[in-house]
Amino acid sequence: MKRLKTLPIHPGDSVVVLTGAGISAESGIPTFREKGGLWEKYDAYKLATPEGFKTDPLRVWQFYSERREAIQKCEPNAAHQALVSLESYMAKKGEFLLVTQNVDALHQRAGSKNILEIHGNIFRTRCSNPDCEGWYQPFEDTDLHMDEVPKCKICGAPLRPDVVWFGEPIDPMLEFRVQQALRSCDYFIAIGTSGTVYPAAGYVQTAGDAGARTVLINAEAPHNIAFFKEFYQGPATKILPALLGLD
Ligand code: BV8
Repeated sequence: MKRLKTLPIHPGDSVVVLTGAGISAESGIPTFREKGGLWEKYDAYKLATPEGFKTDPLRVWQFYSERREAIQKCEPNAAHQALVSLESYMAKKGEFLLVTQNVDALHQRAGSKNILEIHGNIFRTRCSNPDCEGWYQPFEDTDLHMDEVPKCKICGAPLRPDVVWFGEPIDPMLEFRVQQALRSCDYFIAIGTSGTVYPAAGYVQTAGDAGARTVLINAEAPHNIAFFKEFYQGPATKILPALLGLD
């Protein structure tokens, strides 16, 4: 790969990073829409919607439990680590916000701090009954629920993974913080995302309209490529450290 010019990010800059499943691919975690991806093998409607959970909660718990088990055997990779270095480089004077669509918690394990998990976290569980206080009290849960659906201790309703399914809104507080950051950042860097799922796929346009330098690192050209000023095609573990001058 030809030597990449490092991005001229200064400590006083404001940087928003958006990651998708592609940043965890080289840690061994399958992506969703590539060849062999999760939504090629499984029906997203049946496994990642409230309707699918209502119809067959155990099948959904088996899907999320298999992913919990697989993710626990994976480690953060050089791309996750590069974002930790970028965050500490900017900690003194700049602003750094890591927005992730991923639920695998690899950014936390790598050491990133200022993270917004807009699609939730696979290692948290909460009550599925919106009228129960357990709905607002997700708790850490690494257990596998393959044989029976766990039930809420408060109201007896089925418990669910604390992730955002299709047709469910992103937490309004998180979305507000993302939108605020997009409107004032100098850099918007997206890594490993196909630009398919909204509202995340629209973030680049908000940042670009507000004058940010929009950069994409991805293995292939995604749906929303037209909104990026710069596109570096290839594996995040090689390209991101090079762009940040860490290689
Ligand atoms: C919302 C759950 C509104 C967690 C996921 C009808 C009703 C309501 C909404 C809609 C609707 N129709 C459409 C919508 C909007 C919908 C949507 O966008 N649908 C799409 C499919 C068109 N969005 C929603 O429903 C969202 N909510 O809009 O609510 C609302 C408002 C008020 C009231 C009610 C509703 C919720 C979206 C969240 C859905 N949850 N998952 C989980 O199980 O993980 S989606 C799933 O997609 C994951 O979260 C994932 O993170 C996300 C995005 O995918 P990517 O991360 O981009 O992964 P993908 O595989 O696609 O791409 C990976 C890329 O990496 C590839 O391009 C590949 O080339 C690259 N790559 C691979 N290896 C590498 C690499 N790059 C670099 N290096 C490598 N080594």
